[in-house]
Amino acid sequence: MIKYSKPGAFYDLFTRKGTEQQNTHYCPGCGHGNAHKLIAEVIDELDIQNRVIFISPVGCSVFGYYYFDTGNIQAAHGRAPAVATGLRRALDDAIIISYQGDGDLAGIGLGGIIHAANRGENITVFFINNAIYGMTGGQMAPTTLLGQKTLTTPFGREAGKDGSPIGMAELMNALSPPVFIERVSLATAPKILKAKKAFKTALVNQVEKKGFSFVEVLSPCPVNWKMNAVDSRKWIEDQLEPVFPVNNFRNREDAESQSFIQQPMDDERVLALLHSKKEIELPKHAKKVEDQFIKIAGFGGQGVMSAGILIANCANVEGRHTTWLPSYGPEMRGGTANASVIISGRRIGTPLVDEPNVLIAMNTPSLDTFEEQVKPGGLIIVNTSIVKRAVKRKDVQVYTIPATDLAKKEGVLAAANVAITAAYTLLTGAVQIATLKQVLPLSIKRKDIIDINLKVMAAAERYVRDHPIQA
Ligand SMILES: Cc1ncc(C[n+]2csc(CCOP(=O)(O)OP(=O)(O)O)c2C)c(N)n1
Ligand code: SF4
Repeated sequence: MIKYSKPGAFYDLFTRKGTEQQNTHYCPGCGHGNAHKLIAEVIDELDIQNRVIFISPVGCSVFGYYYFDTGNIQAAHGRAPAVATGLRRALDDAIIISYQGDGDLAGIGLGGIIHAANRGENITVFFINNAIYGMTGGQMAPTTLLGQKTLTTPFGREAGKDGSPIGMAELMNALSPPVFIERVSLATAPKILKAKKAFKTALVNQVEKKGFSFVEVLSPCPVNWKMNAVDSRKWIEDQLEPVFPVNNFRNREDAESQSFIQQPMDDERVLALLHSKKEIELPKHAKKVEDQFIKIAGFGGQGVMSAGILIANCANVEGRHTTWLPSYGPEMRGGTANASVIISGRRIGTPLVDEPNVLIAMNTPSLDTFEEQVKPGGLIIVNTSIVKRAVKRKDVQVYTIPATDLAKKEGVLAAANVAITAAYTLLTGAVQIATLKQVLPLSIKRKDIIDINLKVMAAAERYVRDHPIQA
């Protein structure tokens, strides 16, 4: 008995337009519908619905999240493999599907897919090759056939002028890490059934943590090919398949299962990164500290990056979650630079700091750029040796410290960052000054300047004690 039913991995109703639709937004005869159905059926068969994260691309399949009753993310054009990589690193148990069109994967996202494949990310990629940019009305794609007429090749694609069709499965096959590479066709019912086998293997591989699987799907776009649904299926067999042969390029059945999750660094490795095996005594946190979203900004050469690393390393050895993200201006020395540091009691989703609750401004352009971004009630620490204007905001706390002068007085101008880091530590208690005292010497490569840096730190401590923050 043949049973026709909607796979459980699909929603019962597709509510995209607020109506109780039962059909998708795809044009009649479009291959995306077939590909979706095969994926949904395999999800059911493998009983992985609660683990799947479906990444929709930019393109006709942008609305995948209206159909798949799974986890869903929609990625920027061509960036689905990057998003998949991030998910893979964070979620060991998730089954991650990167679903991409040919403009998305072979055009704007070509670099992304190659590097994801070359890293052997344990993800499954379904690559819908319809030889055209569907969503935007039929421009030439990297996969467009020679002679094929499109909006942007009205007289047919010419190799010399427009390049030749890119065989993505063949390109993938030039890389060693992928475990499964197959090209399938949606031209006929038997071919669709065969395609389903490839879809299943590609997902089983991920369940078994074998690595990167890639399925290229020759798929009709009747609207932009300017054909009816039946002719478009025939065109796949007659025109597409000779150029893009249906083939299993690779199936490493014996690939070993691996865990791809990144383990948090243990203390040994952190200490090794700090260039020492010396034990660090961890002070207990005196009080529960608010999560820190810190922006440290200054000109290149003021040590804002190393100040950020210092704070992050302190938080790290104190067992807090932390990230450090550098952002450089166009010139390294003399240009503006800033570091974003987050310290949290919980795992951190993104290292970006858009709304800092602490701004450390080492020079005037930094204060100009970031003052308005500080969260109301936040703290701005200003290096008054260089910044000559007052903070305009009235809804934040301000602490001023002549960090450069303090460092200069001890004979090492470049340690202004250490002075201001010490002030930050004392003012917020987000990391302990005792930790900073132990981490600082480990972070300095030139051992002959350790003492002088500790002296700058002591001078900053004295300054903060003598100039308490105004409530
Ligand atoms: C960064 C960026 N560049 C360009 C676009 C415009 N755009 C939207 S869909 C699309 C083409 C998608 O074609 P394809 O990936 O082949 O998918 P299909 O629509 O054929 O399924 C383009 C160029 C965009 N949305 N974002
Ligand atoms: S334009 Fe082409 S790819 Fe897009 S939905 Fe219509 S038939 Fe499908």
